[in-house]
Amino acid sequence: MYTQAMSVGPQDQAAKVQSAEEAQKLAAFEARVGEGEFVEAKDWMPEHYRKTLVRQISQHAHSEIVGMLPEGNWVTRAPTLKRKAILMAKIQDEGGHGLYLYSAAETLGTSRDQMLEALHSGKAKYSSIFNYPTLNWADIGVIGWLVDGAAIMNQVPLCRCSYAPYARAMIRICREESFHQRQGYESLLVMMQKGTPEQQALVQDAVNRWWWPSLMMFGPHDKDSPNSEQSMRWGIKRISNDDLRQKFVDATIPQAEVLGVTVPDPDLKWNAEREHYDFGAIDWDEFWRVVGGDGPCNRERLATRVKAWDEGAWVREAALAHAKKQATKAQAA
Ligand code: FAQ
Repeated sequence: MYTQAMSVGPQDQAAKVQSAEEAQKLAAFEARVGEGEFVEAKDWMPEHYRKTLVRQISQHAHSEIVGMLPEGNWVTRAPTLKRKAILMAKIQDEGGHGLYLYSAAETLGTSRDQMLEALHSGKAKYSSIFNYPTLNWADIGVIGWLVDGAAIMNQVPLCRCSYAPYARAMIRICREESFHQRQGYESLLVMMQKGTPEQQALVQDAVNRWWWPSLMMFGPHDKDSPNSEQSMRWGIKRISNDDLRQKFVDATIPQAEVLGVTVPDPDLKWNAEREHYDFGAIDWDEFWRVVGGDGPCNRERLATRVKAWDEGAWVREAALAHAKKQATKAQAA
C-alpha cells in the first residue's frame, strides 16, 4: 500500500527542502514582527498573513465607503449652511479613507475590482454599524461622537500595525477621524446647551439607539473572535476587541456626563476596584444578525452601492480611455 507519507520520491524530497526553507522564512518573519519591525509590500510574508490583511483592510475600506451613506442621507436637510459644509467635508473624508485603504490592500496583490466584487456580491463584510438608519438630525452628531469615537479607539493601535502600508494609511485617517469626532460632539453640545427641550430629546433618542451598536463595532468577545489570536501574534491587531471596547466605555461615559445624556444601560456603573466601568451584556444575536445581512438597512446599503457602481461604469470607461490617449501621446512625443 502506497501513501504519501511513505513515498520518498525526488518530488517529495524537493517538497521537504522547500518546506524546511518555508519554515525558516516563517521563523525569521515571526522574529522580525515580534521585535516590532514593519513589513513592506515586497517583503516575504506567510500566505495567511497576506490573506488576513486583505480581509481586514478591504473590510475596513468597504466600511468607510458604505459609512458615507447614513450621513449622506442628511446633507440636504442639515439645519444650517455651516453644518451642511462640515457634513459634506466629513463624508468626502470617509470616501478618501476608503481610497487609501483600497490602495493599501492592492499592495498585497488583490485588485480593487476583486474587492468591490466581493462587497457587491455580499461575500465581503463591512462594519455592522452602518446598517442602522439615521432618523433625526441628532443622529449625525451622535455618529461623529460615538461611531467616529469608537473607530478612533480601534484605529489608533492600527497606526502601529506590522504591515507598513496599512499603518501609514491609518496615521492620516486617524488625524481626520479625530476632527470628525470633535465636530460631532460639538454639534451635540450646541443642541444640549442652547437647544429647546425637543432638540435635547432628539439627542437622547439618538444616543439610546446608537449606544449598543457602537459597542458592537469592536467585534465579538475575545473568546469568540476566531481571528484575534493570530492577528495579535503577527502585530496586525495590537489591542484585543474587549480591551478596546472597555477603553471606549471608560473614555465616553465622562463625555456623556458633560453633555447631559445617559446611556441606555441599567448595569453601567463605575467599578472602583477595577478602575473601569462595568457595563451590561451586548445582544450578540442582534450583532450576528446584522453581520449576516439581516439588519435594518443591509439590503438598502448594498443596493445603493451596487447602483452607484453600475451607474459609474461610463466614468471608469472614460477615465481609462483618457489615460490610454495620454499614454499614446506621450509615447509619440
Ligand atoms: N461588523 O475574529 P474577529 C469607521 C467580523 S470604519 C461586521 O474579531 P477581526 C469610519 C469579522 O470581520 C469602521 N463584521 O475579526 C467611519 C470576522 O469575520 P470574517 C470599521 C464584524 O478582523 C466612521 C468575524 O466577525 N473599522 O467607522 C464586526 O480580528 C463614521 C469575527 O471577528 C475597521 O474595519 C463588525 N463590527 O476583528 C466611516 C477597523 N466585528 O472576516 C463613516 C479595522 C467583527 O472572519 C462614518 N478592522 N466582525 O469573515 C478591525 O480592527 C477588525 O477587523 C475588527 C474585527 C475589530 C473589526
